[in-house]
Amino acid sequence: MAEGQVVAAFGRQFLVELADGTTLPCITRGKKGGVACGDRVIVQSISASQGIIDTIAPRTSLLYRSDAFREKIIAANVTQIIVVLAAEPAFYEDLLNRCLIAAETADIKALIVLNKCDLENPSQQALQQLALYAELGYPLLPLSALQDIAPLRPWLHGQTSVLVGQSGMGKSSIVNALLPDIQARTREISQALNSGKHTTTHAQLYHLDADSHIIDSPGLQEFGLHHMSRDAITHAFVEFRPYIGDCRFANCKHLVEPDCAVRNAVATGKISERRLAAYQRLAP
Ligand SMILES: Nc1nc2c(ncn2[C@@H]2O[C@H](COP(=O)(O)OP(=O)(O)O)[C@@H](O)[C@H]2O)c(=O)[nH]1
Ligand SMILES: [Mg+2]
Ligand SMILES: [Zn+2]
Repeated sequence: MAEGQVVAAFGRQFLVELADGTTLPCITRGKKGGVACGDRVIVQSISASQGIIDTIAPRTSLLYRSDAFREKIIAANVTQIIVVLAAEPAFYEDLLNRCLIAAETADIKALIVLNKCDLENPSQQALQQLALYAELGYPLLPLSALQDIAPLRPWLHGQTSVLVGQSGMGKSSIVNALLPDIQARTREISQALNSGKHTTTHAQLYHLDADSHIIDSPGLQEFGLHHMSRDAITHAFVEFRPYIGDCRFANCKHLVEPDCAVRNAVATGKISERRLAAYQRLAP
């Protein structure tokens, strides 16, 4: 038995990095699923090139999404979610809100990166659109991964960050800019997992230094929150919190009810209409 960390999760196959820095392809025992990139595990090696994940250590955090049928783990033991957006192709603001909700629920920091800011005009517009989130307290970092990655580095220090967002926003480009020699390693791991593709098909963890790590993840088109109750979603809208409990009805859904403290706060400009509309779409 050996301790290690899952550094790539590809369907039911995993790469586990062992204490000596080598990686071992592993599977899970039987139907036991639920292993995520970032997990600390104990593996049993059955040969020099194959192991079995025996135990998953308790997690400090777990980030997952769900549709009506199943839950999909995105990453484990991360301290920060970096939502990567770009003006081109256009990003979905609802997906941003869903990522922020996931961050709040997992009690993880969130950083919003607007990448491709070398595309000046569309980026200016996107920054205006995103100013709302900066006002809510989410740091907003304009970036061009292709031109200069330096502004991102201080945000990564001492963190285990996971990059999330739609495909095409530049997540993998950010990793490549941070670690220029990574392309070789990516190829190596793709071969180990029998995937020859260049698009990101699996989550993968990279070490930036001894205590800073970053996980690249496949593009998200959906970020289902089926596992979350209405109360939990409401609580994840940080600016709603002061008003929760002040509505006339204890079970107020903040949709059409009279004397709704949340909607009153929208009327007086304390909460933005866009966030209330997003909430109403997420928790109808
Ligand atoms: N103009 C511009 N294009 C970028 C930038 N970063 C990434 N791209 C391009 O956006 C496309 C998608 O990048 P990729 O990293 O694969 O996105 P991912 O799907 O989020 O991993 C590629 O064609 C990149 O060259 C940037 O800072 N500026
Ligand atoms: Mg990618
Ligand atoms: Zn209400």
